[in-house]
Amino acid sequence: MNYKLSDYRGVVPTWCPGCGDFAVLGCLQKATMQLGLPPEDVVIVSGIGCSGKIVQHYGGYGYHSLHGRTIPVATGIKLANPKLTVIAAGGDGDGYGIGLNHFIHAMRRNIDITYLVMDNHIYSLTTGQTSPTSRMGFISKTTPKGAAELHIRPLEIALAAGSSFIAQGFSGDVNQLTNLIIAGIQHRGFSHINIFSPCVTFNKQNTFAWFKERIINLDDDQNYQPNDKVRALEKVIEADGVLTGIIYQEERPVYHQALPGPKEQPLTQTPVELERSQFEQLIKMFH
Ligand SMILES: Cc1ncc(C[n+]2csc(CCOP(=O)(O)OP(=O)(O)O)c2C)c(N)n1
Ligand code: SF4
Repeated sequence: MNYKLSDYRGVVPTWCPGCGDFAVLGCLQKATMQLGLPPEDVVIVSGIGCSGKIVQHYGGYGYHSLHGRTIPVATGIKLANPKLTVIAAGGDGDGYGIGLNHFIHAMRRNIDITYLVMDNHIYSLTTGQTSPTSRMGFISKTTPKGAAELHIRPLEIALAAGSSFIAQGFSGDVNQLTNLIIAGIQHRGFSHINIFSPCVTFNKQNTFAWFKERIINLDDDQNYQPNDKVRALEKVIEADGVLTGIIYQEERPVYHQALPGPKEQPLTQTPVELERSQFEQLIKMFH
């Protein structure tokens, strides 16, 4: 069946005009349409933040979870029903602050989900505080004299933690971003896509123009092959993290096929009725 973009439309977005998150939503809708994925086979799991609202604006299934708990919920859904395309989505605060531990473990386990991080270098929903990806010296309500800490480097963390697909995109380049999301969904394993998605209301420092001036596009480098981890790390460090394209990709067994339970019988295909003898055994166990 051929789907139309409107098949992937949810409720009308409430983001501020000009917010980078519009482009992420549009690219996700276009990517899933181009892949011919039935909207009812796609689940978006989001955290709390402006970015988290993507779950309502996309027309598939959705789960608006807790701040920082996007990945464990997405993991549970994928293990229970591996046939679904599971997209986790949230902000840099959600994923690299409160949710950082989940991010790291999902990568080493190679959970077969696509993780879109809308990285605007600020906490936006809460009206503008310094986030883990805010640069040193960043001025906000929580750091009025400038952030004293080094920023989190998501790509370096993803390379070290074992993500099997690592890419970075920009809301200002929708063609590339759509292709990255398509590649991420097609990849079997954990796909981490960090997306520079400027907040036009609260972050007047890291604007569309700021990113545009700095971004190095890997698609322009004909010699770059994303299959060498050491080279990938060098590239990321050389570009001070501000590069876009597919940075690294490897094939590795995915978690739900390595675990005996989900591999043999996913939860959604497991009968829930109990035999009388099983019921009695349980009663005895808990008596
Ligand atoms: C457990 C918990 N702690 C704190 C909050 C308050 N809170 C809501 S959104 C948010 C940060 C949002 O920033 P980010 O994740 O970067 O998303 P953005 O709004 O920038 O898209 C915080 C701290 C919360 N909702 N739950
Ligand atoms: S506050 Fe910022 S991140 Fe939130 S909707 Fe507005 S522009 Fe987007």
